[in-house]
Amino acid sequence: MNDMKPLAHRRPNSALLERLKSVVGPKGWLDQPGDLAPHLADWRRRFQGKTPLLLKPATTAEVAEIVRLCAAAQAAIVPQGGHTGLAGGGTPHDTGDEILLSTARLNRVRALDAANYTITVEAGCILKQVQDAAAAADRLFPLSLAAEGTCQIGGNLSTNAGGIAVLRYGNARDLVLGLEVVLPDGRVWDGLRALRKDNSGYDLKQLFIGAEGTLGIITAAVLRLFPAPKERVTAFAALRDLDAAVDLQARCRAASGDSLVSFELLPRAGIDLALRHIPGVADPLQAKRDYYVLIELTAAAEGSDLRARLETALAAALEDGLLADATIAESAEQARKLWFVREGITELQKYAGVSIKHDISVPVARVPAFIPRAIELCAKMFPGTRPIAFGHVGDGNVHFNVYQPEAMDGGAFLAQGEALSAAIHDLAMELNGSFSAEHGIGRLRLQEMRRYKSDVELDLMRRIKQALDPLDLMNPGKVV
Ligand code: FAD
Ligand code: 2HG
Ligand code: ZN
Repeated sequence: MNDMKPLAHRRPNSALLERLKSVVGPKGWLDQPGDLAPHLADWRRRFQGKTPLLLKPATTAEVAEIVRLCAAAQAAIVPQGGHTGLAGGGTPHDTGDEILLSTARLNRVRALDAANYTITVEAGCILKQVQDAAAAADRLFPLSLAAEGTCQIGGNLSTNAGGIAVLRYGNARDLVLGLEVVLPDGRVWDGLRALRKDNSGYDLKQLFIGAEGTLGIITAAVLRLFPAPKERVTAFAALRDLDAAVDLQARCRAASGDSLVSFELLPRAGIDLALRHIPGVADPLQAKRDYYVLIELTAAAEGSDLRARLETALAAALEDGLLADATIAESAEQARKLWFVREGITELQKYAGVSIKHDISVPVARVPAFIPRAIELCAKMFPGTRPIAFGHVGDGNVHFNVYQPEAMDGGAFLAQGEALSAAIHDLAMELNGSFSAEHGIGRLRLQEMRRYKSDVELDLMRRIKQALDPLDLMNPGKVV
């Protein structure tokens, strides 16, 4: 199939805008520049767009009516959840002819079935709200990321978010049993099944998960729950080197009966940023090393002896020279402080200047090859740049963010971004990795899609897009 050219969307005329407003009523729309502003720039302020109208439907029926009207008028729609995405997928283009559809008012927990270990939620529920609803029923919804107080479950599913518990519970994709979706022609697909077994044909929900709003609007989901943890142990360790991280992770999994939930890499530079900018943060360990790991184990049953098991594993790792030092949190408060440093890294990075982000993955055993080679590459090709590597090392997912040289203007640095990112991504691909582990494609990684995806993969994706959204009205110009 030839490259699919974006079709010329029609600019919504005033009659359409008025009809759309009447669907949602006076509380359901915004069109004043001051009100729209927060919805028009992405979290990192790398993308800026325009819209004639932001709609906030409160029911699936309203979403369906909006999509039907837009489809009839050939007007494009950009779905937006918490707008914390890091690939620009939820930000409209600057043409000013795309309608923004916020899911913020679709925020009801429809049902929680404790016996079935499922919860049915609307797309606009904040992730934290879903976690809290599960916890109130002595259940766990394990998806967790630093943006969880703002991002919405519809956005999480649409980006197939990862986060800090993938090692044990999988990505967002693995946590979904059913979906309700408004299709690009306005029909509603009710796939809200709460079944763990259902082999009746293609698994349609998987098409919409990770599609970043290009195939339809997710309005509700049935999510899997798990027993709430009854034991939790959090530890922090200074690594001999990156090889030690891979070895230690395997040891922690084996020693704990596979109770390892998080295994997160922190660089010394990240800890120094936290010490400088977060009041009350203390260095977790005396030993100064280039890399540290934050480890968390949980068990659903009391008496699982997790702490003793981890102590034994860490003591052996110290003895064998994998670690320079390690500490186990003595209280929930101490554990929270350790997590504060890890989760604060993204926010804190602004203090280090302008950065170019990479969200790569490689097979876990290749992380120790990737990081030093990527750092060397930056030093040779872009002298003075300051790379920071951190993230979900247990999943082989490294956030490799490169900062401008101290003396260089931020804009001049960003102008080199294409060459720099191509070099980093080429390396990840050479190591059988991915150029987008968890943040998606949005507008940020379109070039990489063309560079690295095979013709067969691109062709299949475009055929799916064409089949579901022949007029290219759903989040056009994103992903494919
Ligand atoms: P938005 O940004 O609003 O939208 C994301 C995409 O989904 C857009 O393309 C949008 O059009 C589409 N979309 C949104 N809602 C719907 C819907 N209902 N139906 C169809 N399409 C929809 N990501 C990770 O994976 N792991 C992390 O650890 C992580 N940590 C983060 C930490 C911070 C501090 C920040 C700012 C971001 C982080 N992210 C992380 C990225 C981001 O939080 C996730 O991508 C999140 O899933 C986005 O959810 P959202 O509601 O903000 O979506
Ligand atoms: C995280 O793991 C997020 O904290 C953000 O995915 C990563 O800041 C980043 O590059
Ligand atoms: Zn991450």
